[in-house]
Amino acid sequence: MAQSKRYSERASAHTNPTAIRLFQIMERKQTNLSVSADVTTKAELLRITDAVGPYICCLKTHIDILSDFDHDLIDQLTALAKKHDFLIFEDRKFADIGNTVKLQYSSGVHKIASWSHITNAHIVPGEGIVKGLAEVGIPLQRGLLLLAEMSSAGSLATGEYTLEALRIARRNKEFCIGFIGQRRLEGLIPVEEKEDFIYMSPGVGLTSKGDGLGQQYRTPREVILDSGCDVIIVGRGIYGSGDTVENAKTYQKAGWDAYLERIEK
Ligand code: 5FU
Repeated sequence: MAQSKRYSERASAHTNPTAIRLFQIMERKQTNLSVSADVTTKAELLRITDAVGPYICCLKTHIDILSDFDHDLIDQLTALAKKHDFLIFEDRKFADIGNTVKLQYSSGVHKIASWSHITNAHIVPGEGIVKGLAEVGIPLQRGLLLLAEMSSAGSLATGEYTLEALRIARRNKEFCIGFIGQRRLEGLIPVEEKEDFIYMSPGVGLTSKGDGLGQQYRTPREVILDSGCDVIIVGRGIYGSGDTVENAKTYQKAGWDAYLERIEK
């Protein structure tokens, strides 16, 4: 199982260029932390990104919440990704038919495919959403995560829906590198040899249990060790209060310690 393997071993065995880069960065920087900087100005996003850059493998963005978005922001984020060695994941959660998401991914104001190494999609519309995104993403060597589960209370992504995400990903392995989820799913239906999906898990917090709007938090140890996920996604736990850099270091260590415990088990 991928779960007991080192990220470096998984990098050598993978075929998707983005998945390989992500695993290599994780091993090189000893971090499975992705920071989600959900702020609404360019200056704040750049400040947080530069501060947490050394401690993350991936920056998660919601580019459509910025009130002063421009392409200079993309140039600067791309420069910071090079400077600190991390990937960018636009948490766009595409949810329309294949033809529409293809346009949303490639065009519009944000031109997500041109700068975001990873993006994600709901499977509500069926497999056509993956086919549409893949037409844009594969030539650019991007990776897609499917939303198999969500961290919020009352999420409808459960049971058969979650399993269908796994089945769709298996049929589209060239582009689908993994899932947004709360636990590793391979145990639920038979595992195929050489299959390796990346599980990124939001809803991570060391002190808070929720936010009053449905978000539910688990600790890095619960996510990485108990649930077998690969990347912890942390937002307000890092930039919400206290010292952003110290918080990032704390989550980086907690996530990495849980990973070491997992592979040494
Ligand atoms: F797919 C999901 C999910 O199931 N839960 C989430 O919280 C995505 N998220 C995102 O992770 C959400 O949109 C935020 O950007 C981030 C969590 O932020 P927090 O501040 O750590 O709660």
